[in-house]
Amino acid sequence: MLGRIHRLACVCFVLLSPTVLLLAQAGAGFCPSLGTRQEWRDLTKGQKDQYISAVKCLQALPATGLVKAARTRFDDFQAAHINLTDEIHLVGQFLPWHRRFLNVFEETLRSECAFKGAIPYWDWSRDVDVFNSINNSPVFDPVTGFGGNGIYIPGYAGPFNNLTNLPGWVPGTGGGCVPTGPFASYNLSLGPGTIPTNHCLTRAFNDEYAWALSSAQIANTTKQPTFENFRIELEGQPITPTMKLHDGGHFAVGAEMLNTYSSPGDPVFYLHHANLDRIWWIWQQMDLPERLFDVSGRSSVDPPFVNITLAFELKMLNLAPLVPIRDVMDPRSQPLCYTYI
Ligand SMILES: *[C@@H]1O[C@H](CO)[C@@H](O)[C@H](O)[C@H]1NC(C)=O
Ligand SMILES: *[C@@H]1O[C@H](CO)[C@@H](O)[C@H](O)[C@H]1NC(C)=O
Ligand SMILES: *[C@@H]1O[C@H](CO)[C@@H](O)[C@H](O)[C@H]1NC(C)=O
Ligand SMILES: *[C@@H]1O[C@H](CO)[C@@H](O)[C@H](O)[C@H]1NC(C)=O
Ligand SMILES: *[C@@H]1O[C@H](CO)[C@@H](O)[C@H](O)[C@H]1NC(C)=O
Ligand SMILES: [Cu+2]
Repeated sequence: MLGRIHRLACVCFVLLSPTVLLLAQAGAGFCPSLGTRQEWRDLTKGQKDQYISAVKCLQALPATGLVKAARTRFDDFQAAHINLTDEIHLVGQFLPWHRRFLNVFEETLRSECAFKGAIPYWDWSRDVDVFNSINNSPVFDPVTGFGGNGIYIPGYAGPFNNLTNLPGWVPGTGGGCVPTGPFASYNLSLGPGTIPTNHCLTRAFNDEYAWALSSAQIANTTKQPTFENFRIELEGQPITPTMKLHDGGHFAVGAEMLNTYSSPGDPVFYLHHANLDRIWWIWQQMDLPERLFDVSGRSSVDPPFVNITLAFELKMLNLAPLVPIRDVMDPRSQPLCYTYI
């Protein structure tokens, strides 16, 4: 009897909490359970193996035909990102779109590759705060991680050899094929950029950009007062004058990751974006009543544009149905159903 009263009291308390009320207002779907997204180095050897095996499984399944040149299911995701790139970066839907993209990738690993876990994230600050470098990150372990740097190509200036045009450009330390790790044997069929080519996975580690990934930079991002300030401070160039968390990660890994269109060709893309998504969720949780449903920003890079709202629909092409931004604001609700630890 006492136990029963206690449980009822708990239910009342939960119903009165502002977050639950907000959820009820939004009509968001209840999740029977939540996936737990963890930092790569906090996974057990078994969990690391399961994730890598699931990604390799996607790389062994045939493409479903969005883009003729895509060879595998893994390429299908890269194809969708390439196609939508001009609509999903430097705009208000940048964070919601990538949150949904990772959700669909994670669901596909589960439904088509029997994956039981959740997408891991890469908290780069744990590397650069200590070493001012990503070189020794467990993420790039040649045996238990994603393989390391690309083979050094002197004077490497990007896949089109033209990145010397970028302000502040410093050449990386790699540039060629990644010779180690589980993805050394996988050739991509899309990219660089929007051009389909058969090519190895490339990286060009560049510690010149490591500072942009420090915990001090994360703190400067999460202290932003509005979604508008937050999304701009997080995304980086060219909507900010200097490098920030998002472009910092792409530049620090380099090569494949450095291309705005084709960067999901590097499996590390998903870990980088999971960390950005986690930082967004940290920021949301700092003031849930104000931030759980706070979005803003222009809807396209070129006019005519409007400020996005929760009703703005996120395209996944043939990967998944359209969902409004409203449905991806709360990771604890359908269709997302995950939490970060
Ligand atoms: C995206 O796909 C559409 C339809 O196939 C095509 O017309 C368009 O050129 C593609 N855009 C890019 C950037 O690949
Ligand atoms: C480099 O060349 C590619 C392909 O022609 C082009 O899309 C890109 O904008 C160029 N980048 C710079 C920084 O000039
Ligand atoms: C993979 O791409 C590289 C070029 O990046 C090429 O030299 C190699 O022959 C390709 N391998 C296969 C099996 O197509
Ligand atoms: C911190 O964020 C503000 C935007 O509010 C920006 O102007 C400033 O440059 C950032 N500081 C650093 C060190 O990145
Ligand atoms: C869009 O919303 C932001 C943040 O609320 C605001 O600063 C900006 O002026 C709005 N832009 C337009 C075009 O309404
Ligand atoms: Cu992107």
